Amino acid sequence: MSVKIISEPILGMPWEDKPKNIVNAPVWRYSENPIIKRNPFRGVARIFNSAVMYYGKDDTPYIGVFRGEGINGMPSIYLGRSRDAINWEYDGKEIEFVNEAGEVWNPTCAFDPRLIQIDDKYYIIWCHFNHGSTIGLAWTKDFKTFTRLEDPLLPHNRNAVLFPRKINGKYVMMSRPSDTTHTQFGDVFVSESPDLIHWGKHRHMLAKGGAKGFWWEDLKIGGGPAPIETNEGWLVFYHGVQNSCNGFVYSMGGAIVDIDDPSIVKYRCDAFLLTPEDWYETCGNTPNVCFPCATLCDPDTGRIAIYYGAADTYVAVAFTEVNAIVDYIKEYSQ
Ligand code: BMA
Repeated sequence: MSVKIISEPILGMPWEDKPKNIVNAPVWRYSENPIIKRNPFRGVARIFNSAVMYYGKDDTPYIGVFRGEGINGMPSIYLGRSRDAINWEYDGKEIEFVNEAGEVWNPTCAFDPRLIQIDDKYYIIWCHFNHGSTIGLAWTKDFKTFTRLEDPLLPHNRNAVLFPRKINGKYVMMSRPSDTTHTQFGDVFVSESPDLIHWGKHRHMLAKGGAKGFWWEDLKIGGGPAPIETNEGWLVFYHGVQNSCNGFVYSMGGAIVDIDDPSIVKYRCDAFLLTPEDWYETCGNTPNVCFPCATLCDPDTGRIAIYYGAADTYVAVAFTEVNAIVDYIKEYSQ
């Protein structure tokens, strides 16, 4: 059966054909990785764990929200624009958020942003500290004014991402309840809201390690890019963490969940889809991290580009194709 991505077409997304030597999951790295290297602009030492999307409204049709690690070590969110979604021009200063009255309201730090379009608004959802790590949320219509909403969840929580449309009339968010530091546990839950302010119906979605206890994600898992709508269900990429004797190893996993009730998991791949192998994934400020945060998808060709943070130091891109990845997830599903 042919799998269809249900989204608007995009123009000029990055792509490279699959090399012949891929023997495991049908996911392959861009040959020019990493696309963002150290010291990308003044005041920022590294960019990683960042999100991009097709905006299509001016001559730089791709837009990105970047986790920039300042030269003082603090993470903040920066805006960038691109013609090809590979080479980026940055605003060079942190995004300034305002409250609904238009007054400046910035988080003290912000990291791991995801970027999601729902109807005519673009949402940035990130992790920050508010008496413990929790989730920040803001929207923009023009990428000039960013209106921050109240934190959707209590501390401690991380890795939140919104579904790219309302489901049964409600906004839906995936998140991962956490602890105060480098959390030693964690499953993904879905929550829903009528207005992005009041959240409830918190339902368990994905357990760490799956039912069989896959070792590559035996410690914890967390949401990644916004789920991709397909005629088979929501295609979900996420990260899974192994607690190895040499520290944490972050890989990418995949699942397909029910289109009307994302807490129902239809298929869950027991094999990782991407795991640290190349130098920019295994060497850096935190070795052995592949941390997916965004995808670009072309419904006409089924092409998917996955943007991931590598080793808490770089941004890298991997490619897959929707039929091949859905087949693989089903083939390796429990
Ligand atoms: C998580 C987050 C991510 C980071 C990962 C690996 O807890 O802090 O930003 O990429 O750890 O260090």
